[in-house]
Amino acid sequence: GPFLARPHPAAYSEPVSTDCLFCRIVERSVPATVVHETETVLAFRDIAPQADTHILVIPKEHHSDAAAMAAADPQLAGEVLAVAGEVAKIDGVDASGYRLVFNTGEDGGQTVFHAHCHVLGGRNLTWPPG
Ligand code: D5M
Repeated sequence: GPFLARPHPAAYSEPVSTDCLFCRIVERSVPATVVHETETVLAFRDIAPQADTHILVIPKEHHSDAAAMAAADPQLAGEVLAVAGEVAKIDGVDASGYRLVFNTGEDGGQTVFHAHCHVLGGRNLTWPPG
């Protein structure tokens, strides 16, 4: 099929909020232990790990949650999922298995309103979650 050029992110970015913790991590004004990075995605270790592997994978562009990100930029949502798989390999949990979680909204337990995928692994995770 025809090659469809992707518009430059600056053409449709939501403004970077100085009040957003994860935007600050993207701009490196708040420190984080970065595991992997692409042009559009950043992966860093969760500050309060719930398993031996607990990595957060975020779009560099600000989107309030996973659904907003997927609606605005499905390619970016796919890139977040691809990086989640890559960091699972980096931490060596790809063979044993791991869990991807997007907490969304109050009942979902979301506390940071910049889309992020939790990558949890390194132990047998129970189901259903709490
Ligand atoms: O997950 C938000 C997650 O973000 C939660 O697991 C803690 C983590 N967190 C909070 N502050 C930081 C910093 N500064 N670095 C790394 N990780 C952090 P939620 O799904 O919104 O509850």
